Amino acid sequence: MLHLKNDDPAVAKLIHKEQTRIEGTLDLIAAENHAPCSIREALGSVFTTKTIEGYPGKRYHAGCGHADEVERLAILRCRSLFGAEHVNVQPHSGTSANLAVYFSVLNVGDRVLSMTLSHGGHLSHGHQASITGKCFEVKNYGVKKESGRIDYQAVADMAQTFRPAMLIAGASSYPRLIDYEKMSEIARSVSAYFLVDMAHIGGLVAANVIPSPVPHADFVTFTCYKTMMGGRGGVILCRQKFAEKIDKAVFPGCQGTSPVNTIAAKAVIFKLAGTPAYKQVQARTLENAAHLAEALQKKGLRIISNGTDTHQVLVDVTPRGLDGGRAEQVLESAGIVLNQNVLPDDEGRKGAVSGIRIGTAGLSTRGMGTKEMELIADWLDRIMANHLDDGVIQDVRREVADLCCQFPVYGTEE
Ligand code: DSN
Repeated sequence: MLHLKNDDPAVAKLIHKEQTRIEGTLDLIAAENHAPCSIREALGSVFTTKTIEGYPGKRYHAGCGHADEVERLAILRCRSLFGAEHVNVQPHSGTSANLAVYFSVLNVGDRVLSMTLSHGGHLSHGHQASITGKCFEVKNYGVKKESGRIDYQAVADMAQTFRPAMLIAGASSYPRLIDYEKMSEIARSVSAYFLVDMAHIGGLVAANVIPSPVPHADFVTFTCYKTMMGGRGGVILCRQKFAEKIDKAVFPGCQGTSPVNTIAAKAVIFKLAGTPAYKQVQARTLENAAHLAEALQKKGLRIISNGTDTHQVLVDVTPRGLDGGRAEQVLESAGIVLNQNVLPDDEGRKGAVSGIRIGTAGLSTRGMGTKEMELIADWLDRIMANHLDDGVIQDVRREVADLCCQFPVYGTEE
Protein backbone atom coordinates (compact mmCIF):
# COMPACT_ATOMS: atom_id res chain seq x y z
CA MET A 1 0.00 0.00 0.00
CA LEU A 2 2.95 2.34 -0.61
CA HIS A 3 1.01 4.55 -3.02
CA LEU A 4 -2.05 4.72 -0.82
CA LYS A 5 0.00 5.61 2.23
CA ASN A 6 1.46 8.48 0.24
CA ASP A 7 -1.74 9.71 -1.46
CA ASP A 8 -4.17 9.20 1.38
CA PRO A 9 -2.71 8.20 4.75
CA ALA A 10 -6.15 8.48 6.38
CA VAL A 11 -7.68 5.76 4.18
CA ALA A 12 -4.50 3.66 4.36
CA LYS A 13 -4.76 3.79 8.15
CA LEU A 14 -8.41 2.73 8.09
CA ILE A 15 -7.56 -0.24 5.85
CA HIS A 16 -4.81 -1.22 8.25
CA LYS A 17 -7.22 -0.94 11.20
CA GLU A 18 -9.81 -3.02 9.38
CA GLN A 19 -7.23 -5.70 8.71
CA THR A 20 -6.30 -5.74 12.39
CA ARG A 21 -9.99 -6.03 13.28
CA ILE A 22 -10.44 -8.98 10.91
CA GLU A 23 -7.35 -10.79 12.23
CA GLY A 24 -8.23 -10.21 15.87
CA THR A 25 -11.95 -11.04 15.91
CA LEU A 26 -14.13 -14.02 15.03
CA ASP A 27 -16.31 -13.41 11.98
CA LEU A 28 -19.59 -15.25 12.54
CA ILE A 29 -21.54 -13.11 10.08
CA ALA A 30 -23.36 -15.59 7.86
CA ALA A 31 -23.17 -13.23 4.88
CA GLU A 32 -19.37 -12.92 5.00
CA ASN A 33 -16.27 -14.98 4.39
CA HIS A 34 -12.52 -14.43 4.05
CA ALA A 35 -11.61 -14.12 0.37
CA PRO A 36 -8.32 -15.68 -0.76
CA CYS A 37 -5.46 -13.24 -1.55
CA SER A 38 -5.77 -14.08 -5.27
CA ILE A 39 -9.30 -12.68 -5.22
CA ARG A 40 -8.08 -9.48 -3.58
CA GLU A 41 -5.34 -9.19 -6.22
CA ALA A 42 -7.88 -9.57 -9.03
CA LEU A 43 -10.13 -6.96 -7.36
CA GLY A 44 -7.24 -4.52 -7.02
CA SER A 45 -6.04 -5.08 -10.61
CA VAL A 46 -5.95 -2.68 -13.58
CA PHE A 47 -9.24 -4.18 -14.76
CA THR A 48 -10.85 -1.78 -12.30
CA THR A 49 -10.31 1.07 -14.80
CA LYS A 50 -11.92 -0.62 -17.82
CA THR A 51 -15.35 0.52 -18.91
CA ILE A 52 -17.48 -2.13 -20.58
CA GLU A 53 -21.05 -2.16 -21.80
CA GLY A 54 -22.66 -5.07 -23.61
CA TYR A 55 -21.26 -8.59 -23.75
CA PRO A 56 -18.02 -10.21 -25.01
CA GLY A 57 -17.61 -9.55 -28.74
CA LYS A 58 -20.42 -6.95 -28.73
CA ARG A 59 -19.20 -3.96 -26.72
CA TYR A 60 -19.78 -0.24 -26.94
CA HIS A 61 -16.19 0.86 -26.22
CA ALA A 62 -12.82 -0.05 -27.77
CA GLY A 63 -10.08 -1.88 -25.91
CA CYS A 64 -12.29 -4.64 -24.51
CA GLY A 65 -10.30 -7.65 -25.82
CA HIS A 66 -8.93 -8.74 -22.44
CA ALA A 67 -12.14 -7.85 -20.63
CA ASP A 68 -13.96 -10.08 -23.15
CA GLU A 69 -11.56 -12.93 -22.41
CA VAL A 70 -11.93 -12.64 -18.65
CA GLU A 71 -15.75 -12.45 -18.84
CA ARG A 72 -15.83 -15.49 -21.18
CA LEU A 73 -13.58 -17.36 -18.74
CA ALA A 74 -15.84 -16.49 -15.78
CA ILE A 75 -18.92 -17.63 -17.72
CA LEU A 76 -17.32 -20.86 -18.91
CA ARG A 77 -16.05 -21.82 -15.45
CA CYS A 78 -19.32 -20.90 -13.74
CA ARG A 79 -21.38 -22.85 -16.28
CA SER A 80 -19.29 -25.94 -15.74
CA LEU A 81 -19.16 -25.55 -11.92
CA PHE A 82 -22.94 -25.43 -11.54
CA GLY A 83 -23.98 -27.35 -14.68
CA ALA A 84 -25.98 -24.31 -15.82
CA GLU A 85 -27.23 -23.76 -19.36
CA HIS A 86 -26.62 -19.99 -19.37
CA VAL A 87 -24.67 -17.66 -17.08
CA ASN A 88 -24.57 -13.89 -16.63
CA VAL A 89 -21.71 -12.66 -14.42
CA GLN A 90 -22.40 -8.93 -14.64
CA PRO A 91 -24.88 -8.23 -11.79
CA HIS A 92 -23.48 -5.78 -9.24
CA SER A 93 -25.09 -7.65 -6.35
CA GLY A 94 -27.63 -10.31 -5.42
CA THR A 95 -30.41 -7.72 -5.41
CA SER A 96 -29.36 -6.52 -8.89
CA ALA A 97 -29.38 -10.14 -10.08
CA ASN A 98 -32.90 -10.64 -8.68
CA LEU A 99 -34.13 -7.40 -10.27
CA ALA A 100 -32.85 -8.52 -13.66
CA VAL A 101 -34.57 -11.88 -13.30
CA TYR A 102 -37.89 -10.19 -12.47
CA PHE A 103 -37.68 -7.73 -15.34
CA SER A 104 -36.59 -10.44 -17.81
CA VAL A 105 -39.98 -12.17 -17.73
CA LEU A 106 -42.38 -10.21 -15.48
CA ASN A 107 -44.32 -7.02 -16.03
CA VAL A 108 -44.92 -4.36 -13.39
CA GLY A 109 -47.96 -5.42 -11.37
CA ASP A 110 -47.41 -9.17 -11.84
CA ARG A 111 -47.83 -11.47 -8.87
CA VAL A 112 -44.90 -12.89 -6.93
CA LEU A 113 -45.01 -15.49 -4.14
CA SER A 114 -41.96 -15.50 -1.82
CA MET A 115 -40.89 -16.19 1.74
CA THR A 116 -41.75 -13.59 4.38
CA LEU A 117 -38.79 -11.59 5.70
CA SER A 118 -39.24 -12.50 9.36
CA HIS A 119 -39.27 -16.22 8.45
CA GLY A 120 -35.99 -15.96 6.54
CA GLY A 121 -36.82 -14.30 3.20
CA HIS A 122 -34.93 -11.39 1.66
CA LEU A 123 -35.80 -7.72 1.07
CA SER A 124 -35.35 -8.14 -2.68
CA HIS A 125 -38.02 -10.86 -2.76
CA GLY A 126 -40.78 -8.26 -2.78
CA HIS A 127 -40.57 -6.57 0.62
CA GLN A 128 -42.35 -3.21 0.78
CA ALA A 129 -39.11 -1.44 1.71
CA SER A 130 -37.57 -2.60 -1.59
CA ILE A 131 -38.41 -1.44 -5.10
CA THR A 132 -39.38 -5.07 -5.75
CA GLY A 133 -42.31 -4.66 -3.35
CA LYS A 134 -43.43 -1.52 -5.15
CA CYS A 135 -43.30 -3.07 -8.62
CA PHE A 136 -45.12 -6.35 -7.99
CA GLU A 137 -48.10 -7.67 -6.12
CA VAL A 138 -46.49 -9.86 -3.50
CA LYS A 139 -47.73 -12.53 -1.10
CA ASN A 140 -45.55 -14.39 1.34
CA TYR A 141 -45.33 -17.92 2.64
CA GLY A 142 -43.50 -18.88 5.82
CA VAL A 143 -42.30 -21.61 8.12
CA LYS A 144 -44.31 -23.74 10.52
CA LYS A 145 -43.82 -22.20 13.97
CA GLU A 146 -43.30 -25.60 15.69
CA SER A 147 -40.68 -26.97 13.32
CA GLY A 148 -39.20 -23.78 11.84
CA ARG A 149 -39.39 -25.48 8.43
CA ILE A 150 -41.15 -24.28 5.27
CA ASP A 151 -44.82 -25.18 5.20
CA TYR A 152 -44.93 -26.67 1.68
CA GLN A 153 -48.64 -27.42 1.85
CA ALA A 154 -49.33 -23.77 2.64
CA VAL A 155 -47.11 -22.74 -0.29
CA ALA A 156 -49.07 -25.05 -2.62
CA ASP A 157 -52.40 -23.75 -1.33
CA MET A 158 -51.33 -20.11 -1.64
CA ALA A 159 -50.07 -20.74 -5.16
CA GLN A 160 -53.47 -22.18 -6.17
CA THR A 161 -55.44 -19.22 -4.84
CA PHE A 162 -52.95 -16.40 -5.58
CA ARG A 163 -51.80 -17.70 -9.03
CA PRO A 164 -48.36 -15.99 -8.96
CA ALA A 165 -46.40 -15.34 -12.14
CA MET A 166 -43.22 -16.20 -10.22
CA LEU A 167 -42.47 -18.37 -7.20
CA ILE A 168 -39.28 -17.59 -5.28
CA ALA A 169 -37.41 -20.03 -3.04
CA GLY A 170 -34.28 -19.13 -1.14
CA ALA A 171 -33.59 -17.13 1.97
CA SER A 172 -31.12 -15.09 3.94
CA SER A 173 -31.89 -16.63 7.32
CA TYR A 174 -33.26 -20.13 6.88
CA PRO A 175 -30.88 -22.82 8.16
CA ARG A 176 -32.59 -25.80 6.51
CA LEU A 177 -32.42 -27.34 3.04
CA ILE A 178 -35.22 -26.38 0.66
CA ASP A 179 -37.04 -29.05 -1.31
CA TYR A 180 -36.48 -27.56 -4.77
CA GLU A 181 -38.27 -30.41 -6.52
CA LYS A 182 -41.40 -29.79 -4.50
CA MET A 183 -41.21 -26.02 -5.00
CA SER A 184 -40.71 -26.42 -8.76
CA GLU A 185 -43.75 -28.73 -8.91
CA ILE A 186 -45.78 -26.05 -7.13
CA ALA A 187 -44.54 -23.41 -9.60
CA ARG A 188 -45.34 -25.65 -12.57
CA SER A 189 -48.82 -26.44 -11.21
CA VAL A 190 -49.75 -22.77 -11.67
CA SER A 191 -47.51 -22.08 -14.71
CA ALA A 192 -45.29 -19.76 -12.66
CA TYR A 193 -41.62 -19.13 -13.29
CA PHE A 194 -39.41 -20.59 -10.57
CA LEU A 195 -36.51 -18.55 -9.14
CA VAL A 196 -34.11 -19.84 -6.51
CA ASP A 197 -31.98 -17.25 -4.69
CA MET A 198 -29.06 -19.29 -3.33
CA ALA A 199 -27.02 -16.23 -2.28
CA HIS A 200 -26.15 -17.67 1.11
CA ILE A 201 -25.44 -21.24 0.14
CA GLY A 202 -23.73 -20.81 -3.27
CA GLY A 203 -20.38 -22.13 -2.00
CA LEU A 204 -21.97 -25.19 -0.39
CA VAL A 205 -23.76 -25.96 -3.67
CA ALA A 206 -20.59 -25.35 -5.73
CA ALA A 207 -18.73 -27.87 -3.55
CA ASN A 208 -21.58 -30.34 -3.86
CA VAL A 209 -22.00 -30.71 -0.11
CA ILE A 210 -25.71 -29.82 -0.31
CA PRO A 211 -28.18 -30.37 -3.19
CA SER A 212 -28.24 -27.96 -6.12
CA PRO A 213 -31.35 -26.05 -7.21
CA VAL A 214 -30.02 -25.73 -10.78
CA PRO A 215 -31.80 -28.80 -12.26
CA HIS A 216 -35.15 -27.61 -10.86
CA ALA A 217 -35.25 -23.84 -11.36
CA ASP A 218 -35.78 -21.56 -14.35
CA PHE A 219 -33.46 -19.02 -12.73
CA VAL A 220 -30.88 -19.24 -9.95
CA THR A 221 -29.15 -16.19 -8.47
CA PHE A 222 -26.31 -15.97 -5.97
CA THR A 223 -23.63 -13.68 -4.61
CA CYS A 224 -19.91 -14.39 -4.53
CA TYR A 225 -18.91 -13.13 -1.09
CA LYS A 226 -20.80 -15.37 1.34
CA THR A 227 -20.10 -19.12 1.50
CA MET A 228 -18.83 -18.75 -2.11
CA MET A 229 -15.68 -17.09 -0.64
CA GLY A 230 -14.99 -14.79 -3.59
CA GLY A 231 -15.15 -11.04 -4.13
CA ARG A 232 -18.32 -8.99 -4.41
CA GLY A 233 -21.14 -9.13 -6.97
CA GLY A 234 -23.99 -11.33 -8.14
CA VAL A 235 -24.49 -14.03 -10.77
CA ILE A 236 -27.52 -15.35 -12.65
CA LEU A 237 -27.83 -18.92 -13.93
CA CYS A 238 -30.78 -19.73 -16.18
CA ARG A 239 -32.18 -22.09 -18.75
CA GLN A 240 -31.00 -21.42 -22.31
CA LYS A 241 -34.48 -20.35 -23.41
CA PHE A 242 -34.22 -17.31 -21.09
CA ALA A 243 -30.62 -16.42 -22.01
CA GLU A 244 -31.35 -13.50 -24.29
CA LYS A 245 -34.01 -12.04 -22.00
CA ILE A 246 -31.69 -12.26 -18.98
CA ASP A 247 -28.75 -10.65 -20.76
CA LYS A 248 -30.95 -7.78 -21.96
CA ALA A 249 -32.49 -7.36 -18.51
CA VAL A 250 -29.04 -7.05 -16.89
CA PHE A 251 -27.64 -4.69 -19.57
CA PRO A 252 -29.14 -2.33 -20.56
CA GLY A 253 -32.29 -3.16 -18.54
CA CYS A 254 -31.09 -2.80 -14.95
CA GLN A 255 -27.41 -1.83 -15.12
CA GLY A 256 -24.86 0.12 -17.10
CA THR A 257 -21.22 -0.85 -17.03
CA SER A 258 -20.16 -3.79 -14.86
CA PRO A 259 -16.83 -3.75 -12.96
CA VAL A 260 -14.35 -5.95 -14.84
CA ASN A 261 -12.14 -6.37 -11.76
CA THR A 262 -15.13 -8.00 -10.00
CA ILE A 263 -15.78 -10.21 -13.03
CA ALA A 264 -12.09 -11.25 -12.92
CA ALA A 265 -12.47 -12.12 -9.22
CA LYS A 266 -15.57 -14.16 -10.07
CA ALA A 267 -13.51 -16.09 -12.67
CA VAL A 268 -10.89 -16.84 -10.00
CA ILE A 269 -13.34 -18.14 -7.40
CA PHE A 270 -15.09 -20.34 -10.00
CA LYS A 271 -11.68 -21.94 -10.66
CA LEU A 272 -10.80 -22.32 -6.97
CA ALA A 273 -14.24 -23.78 -6.25
CA GLY A 274 -13.23 -26.88 -8.23
CA THR A 275 -10.27 -27.65 -5.96
CA PRO A 276 -10.18 -30.24 -3.14
CA ALA A 277 -9.15 -27.49 -0.68
CA TYR A 278 -12.34 -25.51 -1.41
CA LYS A 279 -14.51 -28.60 -1.02
CA GLN A 280 -12.85 -29.36 2.32
CA VAL A 281 -13.61 -25.86 3.60
CA GLN A 282 -17.26 -26.16 2.55
CA ALA A 283 -17.61 -29.59 4.17
CA ARG A 284 -16.01 -28.21 7.34
CA THR A 285 -18.40 -25.23 7.25
CA LEU A 286 -21.37 -27.62 7.42
CA GLU A 287 -19.81 -29.81 10.10
CA ASN A 288 -18.93 -26.76 12.20
CA ALA A 289 -22.44 -25.29 11.96
CA ALA A 290 -24.03 -28.59 13.04
CA HIS A 291 -21.56 -28.90 15.90
CA LEU A 292 -22.07 -25.32 17.07
CA ALA A 293 -25.86 -25.70 16.98
CA GLU A 294 -25.65 -28.87 19.07
CA ALA A 295 -23.21 -27.32 21.54
CA LEU A 296 -25.45 -24.27 22.02
CA GLN A 297 -28.49 -26.49 22.47
CA LYS A 298 -26.67 -28.43 25.18
CA LYS A 299 -26.25 -25.11 26.99
CA GLY A 300 -30.00 -24.67 26.93
CA LEU A 301 -30.29 -22.16 24.11
CA ARG A 302 -33.20 -22.46 21.67
CA ILE A 303 -32.05 -23.05 18.10
CA ILE A 304 -34.62 -22.21 15.44
CA SER A 305 -35.66 -25.37 13.53
CA ASN A 306 -33.81 -27.40 16.16
CA GLY A 307 -30.52 -27.41 14.21
CA THR A 308 -29.10 -26.68 10.79
CA ASP A 309 -28.35 -28.19 7.37
CA THR A 310 -26.28 -25.22 6.20
CA HIS A 311 -23.68 -22.72 7.45
CA GLN A 312 -26.32 -20.86 9.51
CA VAL A 313 -27.48 -21.22 13.09
CA LEU A 314 -30.36 -19.05 14.33
CA VAL A 315 -30.51 -18.56 18.09
CA ASP A 316 -33.26 -17.12 20.29
CA VAL A 317 -31.48 -14.90 22.81
CA THR A 318 -34.52 -13.69 24.77
CA PRO A 319 -34.30 -16.39 27.51
CA ARG A 320 -30.95 -14.80 28.47
CA GLY A 321 -32.69 -11.46 29.10
CA LEU A 322 -31.35 -9.96 25.88
CA ASP A 323 -32.71 -8.88 22.55
CA GLY A 324 -30.81 -9.50 19.31
CA GLY A 325 -29.38 -5.98 19.12
CA ARG A 326 -27.99 -6.03 22.65
CA ALA A 327 -26.55 -9.53 22.10
CA GLU A 328 -24.83 -8.36 18.90
CA GLN A 329 -23.36 -5.38 20.78
CA VAL A 330 -22.08 -7.23 23.83
CA LEU A 331 -20.64 -10.09 21.74
CA GLU A 332 -18.80 -7.62 19.52
CA SER A 333 -17.16 -6.11 22.58
CA ALA A 334 -15.78 -9.60 23.28
CA GLY A 335 -14.48 -9.92 19.69
CA ILE A 336 -17.30 -12.12 18.41
CA VAL A 337 -18.86 -10.48 15.35
CA LEU A 338 -22.33 -11.50 14.18
CA ASN A 339 -25.69 -9.92 13.48
CA GLN A 340 -29.00 -9.55 15.28
CA ASN A 341 -31.76 -11.26 13.35
CA VAL A 342 -35.52 -11.28 13.21
CA LEU A 343 -37.03 -14.66 14.12
CA PRO A 344 -40.33 -16.23 12.95
CA ASP A 345 -41.76 -15.45 16.42
CA ASP A 346 -41.12 -11.74 15.83
CA GLU A 347 -43.59 -11.62 12.93
CA GLY A 348 -45.89 -8.62 13.21
CA ARG A 349 -44.05 -7.29 16.26
CA LYS A 350 -42.44 -3.87 16.20
CA GLY A 351 -39.17 -3.01 17.92
CA ALA A 352 -36.29 -5.21 19.00
CA VAL A 353 -35.70 -8.60 17.37
CA SER A 354 -35.28 -11.81 19.32
CA GLY A 355 -32.45 -13.56 17.59
CA ILE A 356 -28.87 -13.68 16.44
CA ARG A 357 -27.71 -15.32 13.20
CA ILE A 358 -24.44 -17.23 13.25
CA GLY A 359 -22.49 -18.36 10.19
CA THR A 360 -19.52 -20.71 10.19
CA ALA A 361 -18.04 -19.92 6.74
CA GLY A 362 -15.41 -17.44 7.95
CA LEU A 363 -14.29 -19.61 10.88
CA SER A 364 -13.99 -22.66 8.61
CA THR A 365 -12.04 -20.79 5.93
CA ARG A 366 -9.69 -19.78 8.75
CA GLY A 367 -9.09 -23.48 9.45
CA MET A 368 -11.13 -23.84 12.64
CA GLY A 369 -12.88 -27.12 13.40
CA THR A 370 -15.22 -28.71 15.92
CA LYS A 371 -12.79 -28.21 18.83
CA GLU A 372 -12.90 -24.46 18.24
CA MET A 373 -16.71 -24.57 17.86
CA GLU A 374 -16.89 -25.95 21.42
CA LEU A 375 -14.88 -22.97 22.65
CA ILE A 376 -16.99 -20.51 20.69
CA ALA A 377 -20.26 -22.03 21.97
CA ASP A 378 -18.90 -21.68 25.47
CA TRP A 379 -17.97 -18.02 24.93
CA LEU A 380 -21.34 -17.20 23.36
CA ASP A 381 -23.08 -18.75 26.34
CA ARG A 382 -20.81 -17.11 28.95
CA ILE A 383 -21.17 -13.65 27.43
CA MET A 384 -24.94 -13.88 27.08
CA ALA A 385 -25.34 -15.23 30.61
CA ASN A 386 -23.06 -12.49 32.01
CA HIS A 387 -23.79 -9.63 29.65
CA LEU A 388 -23.62 -7.04 32.43
CA ASP A 389 -20.28 -8.29 33.79
CA ASP A 390 -17.41 -6.42 32.17
CA GLY A 391 -14.86 -8.76 33.78
CA VAL A 392 -16.31 -11.79 31.96
CA ILE A 393 -16.47 -9.86 28.69
CA GLN A 394 -12.80 -8.86 28.97
CA ASP A 395 -11.76 -12.43 29.90
CA VAL A 396 -13.50 -13.79 26.81
CA ARG A 397 -12.04 -10.97 24.67
CA ARG A 398 -8.53 -12.15 25.67
CA GLU A 399 -9.34 -15.80 24.93
CA VAL A 400 -10.81 -14.82 21.54
CA ALA A 401 -7.66 -12.86 20.70
CA ASP A 402 -5.50 -15.89 21.58
CA LEU A 403 -7.54 -18.17 19.33
CA CYS A 404 -7.39 -15.65 16.47
CA CYS A 405 -3.58 -15.62 16.73
CA GLN A 406 -3.56 -19.38 16.24
CA PHE A 407 -5.68 -19.09 13.07
CA PRO A 408 -4.42 -16.10 11.05
CA VAL A 409 -6.60 -15.02 8.13
CA TYR A 410 -4.01 -13.23 6.01
CA GLY A 411 -1.19 -12.75 8.53
CA THR A 412 0.71 -9.48 8.65
CA GLU A 413 0.46 -7.39 5.48
CA GLU A 414 1.69 -3.95 4.69
N1 DSN B 1 -28.54 -10.39 2.40
C1 DSN B 1 -27.75 -9.83 3.45
C2 DSN B 1 -27.56 -10.82 4.57
O1 DSN B 1 -27.98 -11.95 4.46
O2 DSN B 1 -26.98 -10.45 5.59
C3 DSN B 1 -26.41 -9.32 2.96
O3 DSN B 1 -25.82 -10.14 2.01
